[in-house]
Amino acid sequence: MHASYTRLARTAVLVAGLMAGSLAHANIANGNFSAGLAGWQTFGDVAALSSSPAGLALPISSSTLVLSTATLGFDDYPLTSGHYNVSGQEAGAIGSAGGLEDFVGVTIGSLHPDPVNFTSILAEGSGARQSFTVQAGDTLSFTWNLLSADRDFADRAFVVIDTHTVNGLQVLALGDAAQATQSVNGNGQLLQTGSNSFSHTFTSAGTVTLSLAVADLDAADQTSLLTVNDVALTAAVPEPSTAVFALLGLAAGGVFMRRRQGGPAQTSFT
Ligand SMILES: [Ca+2]
Ligand SMILES: [Ca+2]
Repeated sequence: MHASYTRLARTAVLVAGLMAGSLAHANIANGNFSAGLAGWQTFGDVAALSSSPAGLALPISSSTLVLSTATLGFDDYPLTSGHYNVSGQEAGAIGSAGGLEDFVGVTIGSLHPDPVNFTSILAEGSGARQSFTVQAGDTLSFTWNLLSADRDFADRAFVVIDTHTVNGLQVLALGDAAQATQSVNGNGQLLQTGSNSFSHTFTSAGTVTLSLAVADLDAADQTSLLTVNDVALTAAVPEPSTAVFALLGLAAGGVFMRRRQGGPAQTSFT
């Protein structure tokens, strides 16, 4: 009997390991950006970087998605033109066909912070998106940091989650430049919000498009950058009763197999 209990314990460890391993879905391709931008579509100035480009002193220590509001012009005056541009592609238009709204799947003009009176200008920005499938209860998560040299106007970062259902389109604010108050070591121009966590739990299964974006508000000549790490989809933890039944089912299966194989333990159960 002792040997049977030992096997049962080993089976329990195996089941626990299998269940823990099953919690992280592989539905999102290259969510940690270790394969660059593979699996992601981009708009504007977007790059996957594992360290900061020389001279920018961005706080990047692992594979990171970086989106900026930088053109290749004098955005970063008095620094050299294109100083904070990370890809060689310019941030794209907002408010016109083929612009950022079309890319993230919202109505043109709807990203505006004041869509009634338009008291400010939402000028240009960048985005990255990916579509994947989810199950009810799955939680999407990532970490983000907004860095900005914009001291006067609140450039903003946001996430768009589109479940492709009626009322299934959500534009969620991540943060704006006014919240970037922490210094960035070695960089006298940028301030940062520091690392923040985002999570969103889906209530029904289906195909989802996730868009991450950063936008230049009003004066478009002071760059903001959104960095994103570890985009992941995690399944809901099974109910304890479900886990117990799964464990019992596997344990019983193990006993059955040993009996069929005619192993030494067979006599214990006859
Ligand atoms: Ca601005
Ligand atoms: Ca700009």
